[in-house]
Amino acid sequence: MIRILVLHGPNLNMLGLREQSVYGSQSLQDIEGELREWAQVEGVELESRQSNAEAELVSWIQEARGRFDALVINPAAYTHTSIALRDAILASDLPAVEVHMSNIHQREEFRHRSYVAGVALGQISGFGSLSYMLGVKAALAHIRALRSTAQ
Ligand code: CA2
Repeated sequence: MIRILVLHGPNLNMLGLREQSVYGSQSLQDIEGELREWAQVEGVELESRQSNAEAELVSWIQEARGRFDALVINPAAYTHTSIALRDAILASDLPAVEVHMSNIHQREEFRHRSYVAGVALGQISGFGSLSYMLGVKAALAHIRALRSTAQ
């Protein structure tokens, strides 16, 4: 079975409560529920976790090595600051999809730089909560393609 780890960075536990004009009205629980339903239909094992702490996210990425087949991550504000997350993703050897709900390239200059982008398979940005669904679908398609060429 294909195993995908979905990680949500700092403040994403506030989704639906504040800043609805930027991030929409769905809560993190709503988004996780949709992802779980999709995973069940696809026969994928999906685990979803949120943390406000950079160190915890780094530890989860380290522990994911060998236990998951792909990582889908919205690093939130750590996108723009964290070399530690970038290094952890690189060391995990996992294909990673970077996800953002807002289009970070249309926002403030400081959001245009991503430390994660250079070690990710690709970046999905600007589709609201749909960004997560596109992210897990991209991860799944990537793993399936890898497995079909490995045979
Ligand atoms: O667009 C995205 O998904 C972001 O990763 C969200 C981050 C932001 O720092 C990135 O530049 C882009 C912020 C997440 C904070 O989410 C909140 C949600 C509701 C209320 C307050 C914050």
